[in-house]
Amino acid sequence: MLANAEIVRRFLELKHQVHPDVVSYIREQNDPTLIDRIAAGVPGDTLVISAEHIPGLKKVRDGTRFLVDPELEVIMGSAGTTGSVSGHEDAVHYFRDRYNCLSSMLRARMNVMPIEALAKSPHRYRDEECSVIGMVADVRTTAKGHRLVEVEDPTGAIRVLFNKGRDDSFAEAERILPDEVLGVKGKLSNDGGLFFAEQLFRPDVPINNAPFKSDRPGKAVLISDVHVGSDTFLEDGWNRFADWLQDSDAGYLLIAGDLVDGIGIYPGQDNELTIKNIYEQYDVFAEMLRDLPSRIRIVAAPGNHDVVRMAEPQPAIPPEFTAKFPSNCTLVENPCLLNLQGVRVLMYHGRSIDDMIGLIPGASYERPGEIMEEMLKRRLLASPYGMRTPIAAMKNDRLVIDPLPEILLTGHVHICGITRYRGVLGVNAGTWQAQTAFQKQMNIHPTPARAFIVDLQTLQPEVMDFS
Ligand code: D5M
Ligand code: FE
Ligand code: ZN
Repeated sequence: MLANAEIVRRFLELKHQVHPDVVSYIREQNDPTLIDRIAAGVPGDTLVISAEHIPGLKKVRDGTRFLVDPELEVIMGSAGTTGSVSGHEDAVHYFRDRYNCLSSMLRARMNVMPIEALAKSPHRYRDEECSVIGMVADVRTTAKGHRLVEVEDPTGAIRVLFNKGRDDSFAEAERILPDEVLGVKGKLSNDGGLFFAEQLFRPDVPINNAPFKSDRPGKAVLISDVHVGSDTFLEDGWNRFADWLQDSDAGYLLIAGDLVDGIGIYPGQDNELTIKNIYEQYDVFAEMLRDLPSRIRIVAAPGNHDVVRMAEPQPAIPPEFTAKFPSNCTLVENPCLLNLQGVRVLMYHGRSIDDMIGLIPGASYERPGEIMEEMLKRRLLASPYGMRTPIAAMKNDRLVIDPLPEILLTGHVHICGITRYRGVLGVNAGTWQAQTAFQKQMNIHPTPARAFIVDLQTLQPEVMDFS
């Protein structure tokens, strides 16, 4: 198998730099002739070889697009579809569904065997390269600094060791999260008790992913975390935004949760509220939406400050709180998948970002775009089960990212971020709340009063600052 450094070196000899996506593709294909075939096809002055230079790799769109009329469809997460939190049996179904979805994405790229087969006849597979796909049941760093991961498939479990000396896979191994689904290629130990990993695979976004672009003009405005009712809600900034919307050509306004500040969300919150009644908070929010042009289709989802249960998927804000909302506002669940003129937007408040920042080396609140990339690589909005992000186990896993959206919209961290990962645009839309006392203590510096405008024909984002 070619090592990363070897692939990079061979391209350098041919006077080309190479994008990491291409390196991982060549490793996955395990075809050394691919380097020469790629180099033969590119103009000599190409500086960086990227995915479009791989011969025979056509751009492919994930899933079929249906154009609906009116031009807004809630594909997943329309109000009333989440169901209730229930017991243990559902957790089993839930994990099986997660495993099935994510392992099928990996299976297309790997030739795997059931873990049971390795465990039953280890002598047969000794010294032979084999691959398995499993969900991470446990992950830790050993005393010697290696990474030890227990993975499970429906037939059994095995301990996988990522050696810290393998610079190809170790950086990724350090980012393994509980409950994500991984593919591993490697060799079994002599006694069959351990699997030595050589290569790690994630479900990921295909490198030839081709996002859909609307064939008609259309713009979507993306915002999050309005926090109405808080004494740090930025009313002036919001009013400037509302004025700007009057004359804009935006057709959609998507709001990714924390519509209001809520009541009793954190100790001492009462002292930081200007509106101390939850119904009133939603009424004021409704009034703000009514002041926006009625031609704009508004879609609003809950976050952890809203009145619904915390466990994800979160239900839509119930009608008793939304009586005064305008009729051009659609209330949805968190997460939800929307179709705007054929462009898919996956909207997720982003509670899991807290967990992921705690677990991923080098991750920071300042760069939420990187976390969105980590979600896309795992094809999961929230990986670890039962940490700070409470998850409602249901028959199917709504936190799996499938199908791929054109746009992933998150919020929660109150810091804007933008990323483009293999054609998917990631936007963290920030907040309309100034720094709170708590955030000051935590040294979190929000970037408030911004709105992102995405042109649905080009998928190009633009950020507007109303602060
Ligand atoms: O979250 C706003 C920001 O504050 C977000 O970056 C998470 C952070 N936050 C919120 N609660 C906590 C706790 N308990 N620990 C650490 N960081 C936290 P929001 O959902 O708007 O309150
Ligand atoms: Fe928030
Ligand atoms: Zn939040």
